[in-house]
Amino acid sequence: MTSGRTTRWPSGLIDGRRSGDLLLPNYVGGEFVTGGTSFAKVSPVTGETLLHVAEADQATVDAAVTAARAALRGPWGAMGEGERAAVLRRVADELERRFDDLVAAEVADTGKSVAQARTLDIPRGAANFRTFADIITATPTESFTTVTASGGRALNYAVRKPVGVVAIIVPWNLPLLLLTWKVAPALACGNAVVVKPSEETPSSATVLAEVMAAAGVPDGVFNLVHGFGPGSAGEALTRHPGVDAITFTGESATGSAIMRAAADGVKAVSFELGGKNAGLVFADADLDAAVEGSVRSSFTNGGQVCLCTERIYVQRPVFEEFAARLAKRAEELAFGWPSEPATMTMPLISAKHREKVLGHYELARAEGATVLAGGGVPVFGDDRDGGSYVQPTVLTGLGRHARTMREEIFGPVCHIAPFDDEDEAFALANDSEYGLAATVWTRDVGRAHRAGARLEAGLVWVNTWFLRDLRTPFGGVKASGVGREGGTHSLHFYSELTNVCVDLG
Ligand code: NAD
Ligand code: 6OD
Repeated sequence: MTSGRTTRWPSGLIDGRRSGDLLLPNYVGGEFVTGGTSFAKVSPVTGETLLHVAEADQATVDAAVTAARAALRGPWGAMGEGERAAVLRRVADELERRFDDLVAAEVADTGKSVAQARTLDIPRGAANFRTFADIITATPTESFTTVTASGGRALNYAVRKPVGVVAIIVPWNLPLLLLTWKVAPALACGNAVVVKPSEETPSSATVLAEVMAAAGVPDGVFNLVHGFGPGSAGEALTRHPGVDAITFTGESATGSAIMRAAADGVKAVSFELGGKNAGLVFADADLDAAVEGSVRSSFTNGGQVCLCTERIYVQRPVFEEFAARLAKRAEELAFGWPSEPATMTMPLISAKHREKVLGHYELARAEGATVLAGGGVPVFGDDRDGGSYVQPTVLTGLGRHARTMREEIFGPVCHIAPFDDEDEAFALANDSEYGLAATVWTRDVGRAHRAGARLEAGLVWVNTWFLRDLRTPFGGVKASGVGREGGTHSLHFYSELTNVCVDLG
């Protein structure tokens, strides 16, 4: 086992300045491996190449899957739930020990603020491991006593077993949070994993491999392959006959491609996909809370959270006031360097994604939208002009058929429109191909519960947004996903149950 690797993260990387030469390796069977081709990781803050990443070829993916299979036959496969939970807790401890490196890695890759990484992304990594260590040791399996035809008794009980080798493919927006959200329950259930982070965010996943080694996770239990999707490590993994199940977070179109690849091997899939989430602001709401909540729900992480509200519907009596206040707050969001404590927004992940988002800003104008705030790019007069920043943007004036109202943009942008009554509000919110999350601002308790029952979304937040209890079900309906993870729902995906029936006579 290679346990001594600790990548040093030059502090300049945080603000998008290259210092030194880093080549991030793959992690296969307990070894950090480079060789073959590599690709550049570009800073979203400055556009400068920060480091290079070893791209896993087919042979590396094969080796990772083989190592994972071998690990299932080794000491890992023989461990009980309590022993695995102890390993998960050591991983959480080690994540906390490497906290500053993880912050540096995450901020370098994404350009998010140090403050956000310190309070949201990195703590959630450790919380995921501790939560699933608790859940795996506290969750019983079923048992039924059956009366047999002869009047005797039979005892049925279910035995929980790992699925086997699980492929984990994740996006770039909340890299460590989304990766550990899947790795922790997969390991809690006794699987071995091969993970592929986004090509845009290779760094915190590489630190996670170092954490696994240092925490004594047996070789082959956690494998990391870097690369792209089609024609690269992502596709190689989803088509691999040695992979038993695939869990994926990303775009709905990518989910379709992965589902086709998984069909040949009849592999189990869990998909957390895109969203076009609605926010509903009723006239009885605490308007201060609704405005501040909508600032968070539309602009957090540069709007690059699958749960962000891109469509906000506001009851007519408060529409004008809400619109003016939200637009003002959008224009006040401070652009700063990631390291500056006052920084409130961040760049988009890449120049390519910025082109997509700016294309949507143009499309909205062409479709007849009125721009209440933003709509362009900020000018800094320094190296950040080479980065991928756009202005937080508030739009209004579009009808339900506009593409801006139907397609996920995944940037700091929302459209606001008025409604008259509750039925209309729920109908507007449900008028989408997607169904991930909805946020409702109201003081009416009955309405809050009706929203939970009537909104076509996997998650409904009332008077809050992105408040997460890791024991709760998480996932989307319609084009927003397949299945649920979270709490015991994760155990359902990451384990197989064998029912044992014993005739007791
Ligand atoms: P993406 O689908 O482009 O990529 C996600 C991952 O899949 C990356 O690692 C990528 O390399 C890989 N990939 C791409 N094509 C592949 C293929 N054919 N086979 C195998 N792997 C492939 O998504 P993105 O642009 O990285 O992330 C943004 C999207 O993710 C948005 O749509 C957002 O809504 C969604 N998302 C959803 C959730 C959720 O919980 N529902 C959470 C975060 C992000
Ligand atoms: O909080 C989580 O567990 C989770 N999966 C969040 C997803 C955010 C999407 O961008």
